[in-house]
Amino acid sequence: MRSRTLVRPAAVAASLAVATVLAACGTVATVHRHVAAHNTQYTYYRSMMGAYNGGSMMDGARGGWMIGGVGFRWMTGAGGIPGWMHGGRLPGYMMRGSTDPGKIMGRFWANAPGPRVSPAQATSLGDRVPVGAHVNRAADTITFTSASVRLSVVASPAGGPDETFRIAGLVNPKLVVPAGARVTMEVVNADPDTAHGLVVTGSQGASSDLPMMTAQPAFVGSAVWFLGNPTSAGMHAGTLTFTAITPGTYRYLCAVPGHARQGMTGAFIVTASH
Ligand SMILES: [Cu+2]
Repeated sequence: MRSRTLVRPAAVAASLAVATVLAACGTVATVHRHVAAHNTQYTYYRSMMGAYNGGSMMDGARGGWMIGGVGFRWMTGAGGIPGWMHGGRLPGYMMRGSTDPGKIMGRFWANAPGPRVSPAQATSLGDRVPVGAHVNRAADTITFTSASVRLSVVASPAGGPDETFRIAGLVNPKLVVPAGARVTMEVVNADPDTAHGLVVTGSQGASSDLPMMTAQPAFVGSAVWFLGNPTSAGMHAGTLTFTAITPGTYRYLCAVPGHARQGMTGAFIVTASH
């Protein structure tokens, strides 16, 4: 079960405004197909959304699309990009006085199903040197030369720095992989009160407060949008898997609004094969 992702986009869609999501998911068959692949997450989502306003969605509107498959995709990014990230806004009834989407999503997904690790395991994973990797600590760079790349990433690790990624004990290291490599990244959210995720993107606009305005997953499957807060069951661990098919300069970042700008980002380089 360790390989199951919290949110595994089935396909990389182009820019998805809410209206586009609604249009793209207009058929019942499409919605059901996407939802079936995320069944336990969807069941959890429905139970949580149903708790808002006694099940009355969208600030009083009866029923509403947010509790259905379309809303599930809009919220989680299942099959695409989370629609709310385009505006950095969650519905008012979810905000409840807060202005921090990361904190709201952290609470919302705290009890979500999916793999967990203990705090001790998270510490170990954050320091683990990936098999076959060359770690250059002075250059803050981790280089892979094999076709299979596996690494663990801890978001906001215990002991800080806050709002960073720790990989092999380094802070936001540059990752270098050969073209065509199959990349598996296990992402752990170690932050006690904020959601985090990881997206590998081609965008270079690191300073954007809303990375999803400019950033999309660079490869099919190169996103875990967000993991909720830890509970007594442990810290959430999501796995993203993709093939780094095209050489180039990419970045990994946390797509939660504001986080990449606060430092949750690093370089991801795909080198041409020889
Ligand atoms: Cu984050």
